[in-house]
Amino acid sequence: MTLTLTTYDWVPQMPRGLVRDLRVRWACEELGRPYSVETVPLRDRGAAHQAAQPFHQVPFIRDGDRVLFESGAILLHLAEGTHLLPEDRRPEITQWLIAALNSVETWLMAYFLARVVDDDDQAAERRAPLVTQRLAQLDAVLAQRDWIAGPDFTVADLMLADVSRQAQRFGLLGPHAHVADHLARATARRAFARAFDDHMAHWAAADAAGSPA
Ligand SMILES: N[C@@H](CCC(=O)N[C@@H](CS)C(=O)NCC(=O)O)C(=O)O
Repeated sequence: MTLTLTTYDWVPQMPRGLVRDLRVRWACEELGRPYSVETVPLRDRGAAHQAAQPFHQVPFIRDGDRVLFESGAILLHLAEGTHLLPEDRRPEITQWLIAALNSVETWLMAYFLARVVDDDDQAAERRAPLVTQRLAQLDAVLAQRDWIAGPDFTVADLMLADVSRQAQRFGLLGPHAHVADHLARATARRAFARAFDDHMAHWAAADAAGSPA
């Protein structure tokens, strides 16, 4: 079935490598699932964009007749019936995927909003201990096992690693050796390298075509 991934036409340097289309690309690469990329304008977000993604965000996908937004829902949908979501561990894998988004990424977003959007370093410093606490709690779990939801890599590890990348980008991963090790092992996978290269090439092509900045 034809799969289309939609991301922005262009973004500034800072979020490159972190835009959430990357996690969808990564899942597709893990699954050997071909996809094509479409874009919506970053600057002028129109009605067609909102019809597919009610919050005017990316990513969203079209898989056959189905249009889906929310990266967590997209990853679970793509992983359905594959080795990334083994049936016997589905509840635990879903639990950890949601934990990555809801219990870890939420705090990273608070830090990101203070530091990058508000450009308020003091506010960011006040948020940092909340992030650190969550990473320390995660570190204690990952001290006990290689992968977050069982003996092998699943879609929950993919999501968790992509969230950990944000902490790494902001220099918050330092003391959390087990989280850092999990991230290193997850991103050493060939599927991640392919996804990352394609993600970065997308922005380079946008620059070459003339950035809308
Ligand atoms: N919960 C959403 C978050 C999507 C999101 O934050 N997308 C960012 C790009 S990575 C975006 O479109 N930001 C622009 C905005 O929120 O206006 C998901 O996981 O898909």
